[in-house]
Amino acid sequence: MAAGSARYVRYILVSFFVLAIFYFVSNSADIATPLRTQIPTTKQPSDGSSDSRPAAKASPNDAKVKTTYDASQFPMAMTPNDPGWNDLAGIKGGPRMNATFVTLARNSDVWEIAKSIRQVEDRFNRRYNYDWVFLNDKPFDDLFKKVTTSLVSGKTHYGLIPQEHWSFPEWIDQDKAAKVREDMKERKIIYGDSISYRHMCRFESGFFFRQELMLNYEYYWRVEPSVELYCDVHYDPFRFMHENKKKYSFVLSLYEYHETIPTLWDSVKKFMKNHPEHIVSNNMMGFLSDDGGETYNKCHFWSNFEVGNLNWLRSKAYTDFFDSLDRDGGFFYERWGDAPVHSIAAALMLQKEEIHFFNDIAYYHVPFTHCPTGQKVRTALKCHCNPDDNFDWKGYSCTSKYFEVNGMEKPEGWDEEGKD
Ligand SMILES: Nc1nc2c(ncn2[C@@H]2O[C@H](COP(=O)(O)OP(=O)(O)O)[C@@H](O)[C@H]2O)c(=O)[nH]1
Ligand SMILES: [Mg+2]
Repeated sequence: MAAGSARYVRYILVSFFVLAIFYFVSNSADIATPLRTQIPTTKQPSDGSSDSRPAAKASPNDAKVKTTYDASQFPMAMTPNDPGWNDLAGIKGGPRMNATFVTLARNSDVWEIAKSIRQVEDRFNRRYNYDWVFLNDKPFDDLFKKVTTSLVSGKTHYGLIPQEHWSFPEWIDQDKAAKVREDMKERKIIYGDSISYRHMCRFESGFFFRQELMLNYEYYWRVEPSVELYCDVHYDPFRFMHENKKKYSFVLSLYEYHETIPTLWDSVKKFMKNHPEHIVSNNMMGFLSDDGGETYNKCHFWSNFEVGNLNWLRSKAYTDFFDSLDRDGGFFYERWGDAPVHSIAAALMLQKEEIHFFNDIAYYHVPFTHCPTGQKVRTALKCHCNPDDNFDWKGYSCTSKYFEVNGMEKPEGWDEEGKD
């Protein structure tokens, strides 16, 4: 009888102990993830042309945008040796820039942009919660808004592009433009017969940065459908741009297809003659021309990836440049792309030092890859790109030229990796 009740007491004690452990473990799991609760669980997409940031629902970003701060109070870990390098969990403390991701897309791009967003969030934005602006020439549908809002950790905004930013200007001769498209189709020039592609290139050249939703921001990071980010981004590239006075940045550069821009350089030369006040003396003409500006060597930064300063694009210098090119009609009489337009503007109207190459942001847009040079860098950033795919030092890339004209040393390992 005594032995039986002792066993009974032991059972009760063991059960109590097991329950206590269970209670402790489930409770401490809650304590271990307090930051999750700071992410708003019900995010509403904000809509359309009338939307504005001050009226928008508060996002984690809003409270933190703070462009006057003591940078030494919030050191950024730029290399693996810097304190805080491995601090990749939870929401990052410290200042946020007045910045947003921006994507131009069609409703049919939803699943391809979903992939891009997932990568940007996983590699960077989940810790920073920057906003994301989506722009479209047609209203975004509910599926697009629902999927993208669920994936973006910051606040999402959806803008409808005004018709005058996505149509033929009145000075364009429609018959001439139609003949060009017909001719380019016969010559099998990529997107040569497309009207919408031309509207897209003109919009990205001259209008995305002055959409109502974009007026609320100072910096942007452009993201296209189906792109990949192959490495962790340990620091805030927007903050890097701000603190280092950078206005434009790139990861891939290459030569433009001549057939799409036969008279672009003539237009640029005309602009330089008419507006010498906009051309800075410390420019990067050497990146664009191998004969002191006589001819264009077709080098450009690939603009499907850009982190840049919107105030620069909204400046008189840039808008005069765009207006001058737009008047010449090459967006429709040829097929000028926004990449050479942005690049030429940056190289002529920014100080050399204001243009930055992000070796540590690994990127893919069909068919080119930027995989960071340097095995140590790739390991530290947990990259999953194949260094053999890196385009930077191959013959058709202009990145070597960028380093040479700036007298910069190429990243360690450049001569051993990713050559043809
Ligand atoms: N809303 C809208 N977006 C477009 C249109 N055409 C292209 N885009 C977007 O513009 C960007 C560039 O287009 P894309 O087809 O990727 O051109 P590529 O990268 O030069 O081959 C992408 O973000 C597309 O989603 C269009 O007709 N309407
Ligand atoms: Mg694309």
